[in-house]
Amino acid sequence: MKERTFCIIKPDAIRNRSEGKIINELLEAGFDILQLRLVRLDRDAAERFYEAHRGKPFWEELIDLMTSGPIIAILLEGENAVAALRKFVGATNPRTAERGTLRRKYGTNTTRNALHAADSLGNAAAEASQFFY
Ligand code: 3AN
Repeated sequence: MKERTFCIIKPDAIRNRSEGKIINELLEAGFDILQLRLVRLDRDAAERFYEAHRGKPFWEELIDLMTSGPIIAILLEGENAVAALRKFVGATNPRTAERGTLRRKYGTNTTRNALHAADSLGNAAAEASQFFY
C-alpha cells in the first residue's frame, strides 16, 4: 500500500557533503519525493521536533547537532514507506547498522547518524506538518 513518510537529512551528513548521494539513494530505492526543503532549525524548533526525547542523556547533544547547520526535510511516498524507509535508514548506531543501510554508509556515531526517519504513519504526518503546509 502506498504511504507517505518523512525523513530529515541531518547536519552531519550535509557537512560531509553526502546529501546528494542520500537523495539519489532514496530515489533509486523507489521512494518518490513529494516535498523537500533545506532549512536551519533554531533551538525551539529542534526541541519541538524531538520533544519525546527531552531529558534523555543524549538530549543536549542531539539538539546541538540539529541546530549546528542546515537540515533537509523530505516528504516521501512509496510502498509501505514508513517501514521500508526505517529499514533502509538502519539502526540508530551506524556501526551496528546493517550493511547497505544509509546510516551505515553515511553516519558517524549514534548521535551523528545522518538521517532521521519517522517511526509510524502518525508521527510521519505530525513531523511533516512542522515543515510543509
Ligand atoms: P531512531 O532515530 O533510530 O529512531 P531514537 O528515536 O531513539 O532513534 O532517537 C532519536 C535520535 O536521538 C537518534 N536518531 C540519535 O540521533 C539520537 N540518539 C538516540 N539514542 C542515542 C544514544 N544512545 N546516544 C546518542 N544519541 C542518541
